[in-house]
Amino acid sequence: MPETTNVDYSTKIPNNVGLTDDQRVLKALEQWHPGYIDWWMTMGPEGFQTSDVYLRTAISIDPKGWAKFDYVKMPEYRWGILLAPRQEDRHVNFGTHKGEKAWQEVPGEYRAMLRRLIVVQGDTEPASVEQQRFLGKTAPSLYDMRNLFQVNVEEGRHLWAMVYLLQKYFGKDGREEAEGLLQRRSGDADKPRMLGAFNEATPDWLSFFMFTFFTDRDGKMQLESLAQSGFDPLSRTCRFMLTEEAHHMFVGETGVGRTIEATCAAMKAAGIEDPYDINAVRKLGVIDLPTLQKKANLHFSLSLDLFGSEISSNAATYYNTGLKGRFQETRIDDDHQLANAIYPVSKLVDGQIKSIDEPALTAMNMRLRDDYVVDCNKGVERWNKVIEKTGVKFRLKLPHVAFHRHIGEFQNVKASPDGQLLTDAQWAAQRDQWLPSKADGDFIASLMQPCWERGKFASWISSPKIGIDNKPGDFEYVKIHQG
Ligand code: BYC
Repeated sequence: MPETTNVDYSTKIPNNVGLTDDQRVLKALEQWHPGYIDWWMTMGPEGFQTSDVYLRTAISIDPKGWAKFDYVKMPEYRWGILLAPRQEDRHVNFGTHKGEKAWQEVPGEYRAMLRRLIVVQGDTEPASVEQQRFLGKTAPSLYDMRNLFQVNVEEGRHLWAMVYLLQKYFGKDGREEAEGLLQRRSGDADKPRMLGAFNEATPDWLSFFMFTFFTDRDGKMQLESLAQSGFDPLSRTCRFMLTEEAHHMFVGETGVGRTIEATCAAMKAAGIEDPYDINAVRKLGVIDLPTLQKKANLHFSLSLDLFGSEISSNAATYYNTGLKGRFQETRIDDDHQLANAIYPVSKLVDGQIKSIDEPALTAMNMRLRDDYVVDCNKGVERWNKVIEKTGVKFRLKLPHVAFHRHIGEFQNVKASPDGQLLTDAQWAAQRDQWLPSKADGDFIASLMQPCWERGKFASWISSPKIGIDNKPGDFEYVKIHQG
């Protein structure tokens, strides 16, 4: 079957890339498959592999009807290779090759760089599944449990997407990298995942929601930039991944939004006006807003690190070579080569944070991060609307980009959420006001009791406005069978 909008299910690996006519790649993927299933069974959602989960599966790449919903046991999910349709006249849209026809094969001189980008992208996908593997056990509802598993199987599919590119275009090296993606483990001291945030724990559901809001949103930005790639198969792959990514960010945004709703409703009902009366609020079995702010501070700062250094020669090379573009590259009104362009970068100068004009080419990471911050702020404003509606006097706010950083300009300084530079002692004295403390973690953990009755929700989170696939409130999203 040639490349098409419909997905071929006759092969073991559903695909729209004509795998039946590409026996070499089909065989390589079939050989990789058992290792993947092994990984999924040992590192995927623990305790629910025999449960029936109401999942969406991609069946087409037609934006109007690309997925179908049905009960599936996760290990039987049809992880497929799906690429957005080829645009016949697509060109390289930026960098020194601007105007050339988009590449259908890997340009030899860029092979190592391209492989690196694909491996880094691929590595994050299984990492997130590993980070979230114990959460099913404390799911606040069947609806949320289903959403977690949906995110997990789709991150698994995104791994398949990167592995396809490695197997198809990178020969022996690609096969080795594909194996490596199954070997590294999130948080493992000896063989950690590649990027910092993907080695952090996701200990509770609030972390999961913050992660899917902030870190999946980095995923969106990075995929958007890779979707601009002159290497057309990467572009097409990322374009389809973005279709799925939208739901992951929805899970995060509405998850936090519903947590806020439950908190504010409980405060109102109990007549508590002061959101900083933490003990009183916690007694209601909900998460106080200042703790939500701390969690946001943590996940935002960890996610900022994922953009790399503000000034990066790697990023300049990725752009110059046409491998990785800017967010919405083709909509930007400039020459798309940027030889003499400048871009303002937040830097530490003589102990002060200043905005300094730098060559735009080396400031690619900074620019993408700025676009990311704008996007995050819109989501935070939507959360603030939820608070505002209830009349509770509190606003969530993103911390300064210098706060709690481990990569780039600010990695060696301590800064408050307002961007004040601090001594180590000042930081140590106030850290627990800004980031979740052990006591905050213990409190949240105490709320993480499973709530698996149909249509019921844990005390700390409100019910969603509408069900998945328009299902009614008491729909059994997961038929739990704990083998
Ligand atoms: N942790 O020039 P620099 C997603 C390394 S999330 C550890 O500053 P560069 C998802 C860097 O690799 C999106 N190491 O940065 C979300 C380099 O090492 P080498 C994932 C880091 O290279 C939720 C050195 O430091 N996709 O999809 O311009 C769930 C100097 O690097 C980190 C991508 O990231 C870090 N945070 O940019 C599931 C897209 N940051 O090469 C999935 C592909 C930097 O000197 N990746 N380093 O050994 C890239 O575009 C780039 O690799 C980065 C780094 C943006 C990550």
